[in-house]
Amino acid sequence: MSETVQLDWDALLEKCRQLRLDILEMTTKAGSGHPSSSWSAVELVSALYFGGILRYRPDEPWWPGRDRFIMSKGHAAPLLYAVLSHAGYFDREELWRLREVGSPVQGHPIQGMMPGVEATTGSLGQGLSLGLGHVLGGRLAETKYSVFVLLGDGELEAGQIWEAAMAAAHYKAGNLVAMLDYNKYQETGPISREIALEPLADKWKSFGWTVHEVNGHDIPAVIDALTLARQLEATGKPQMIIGHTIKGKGVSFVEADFTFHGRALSPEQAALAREEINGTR
Ligand SMILES: Cc1ncc(C[n+]2csc(CCOP(=O)(O)OP(=O)(O)O)c2C)c(N)n1
Ligand SMILES: [Mg+2]
Repeated sequence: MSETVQLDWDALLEKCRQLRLDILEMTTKAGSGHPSSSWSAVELVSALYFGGILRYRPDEPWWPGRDRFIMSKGHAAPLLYAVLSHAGYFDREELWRLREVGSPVQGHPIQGMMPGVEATTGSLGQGLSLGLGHVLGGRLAETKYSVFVLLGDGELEAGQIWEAAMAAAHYKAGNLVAMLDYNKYQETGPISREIALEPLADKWKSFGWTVHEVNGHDIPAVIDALTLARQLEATGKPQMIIGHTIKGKGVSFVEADFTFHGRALSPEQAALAREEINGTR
């Protein structure tokens, strides 16, 4: 269980390096997948799982009192699988079966296929509604937990997100915490060119949410925001953590080229990326 109080910052940074490497190796071996979308959210999800925020029991994945984490931007499945394996839910050998036919480690997460996978996602826009469902279900069951949902910024173009945003405020879902991977790009280009989101914080506030805004690669800042969100649960206002991120974070030539969305690196590119992640180049 994740009740770490004493945080080792070097260990957290090392964890992020390992996760980036795992994502690289998984997608390169599969020859497909979304490495840049996964790298973008490494710190956001690491802060949650390894920063002492999320309450979970890898040996009891369906423990009713667990906090829920829903990877709504399901195409970042490599990140979710890597995190769950590091958290102890399953053996890391499973990672190398990403996207194989018949593998439980599919290109998008499927609930129940691997321990720790809370929701079937990949069709963008649904995760916040699922999260709210968990909040309301917890109320009925009189079980206390928090629900965290990772959203993409392109995903915010889906109308269902805003239905969920309205409903969450209506139902005073203070224990619903959305985390936005605000990397400013979606599949086909910059968000500002597709459907601009700004002024984004104001939009969420006007929907009745409390908004926290952080550098999404700064783990201490993300942990602080998550901790504050926890403290503010009793206000009954759902909470949005806007994490400013860089798509492809950690590999410079991927950061510089949004067309890496949805494609793996070639073996030659992977060799360069490996050196960069390991700091040997
Ligand atoms: C409903 C739906 N429409 C389209 C897609 C195809 N698609 C997959 S990823 C993606 C872009 C998502 O962008 P964003 O949410 O910003 O994610 P990130 O930048 O983190 O990859 C799109 C359009 C989808 N998965 N679901
Ligand atoms: Mg994006």
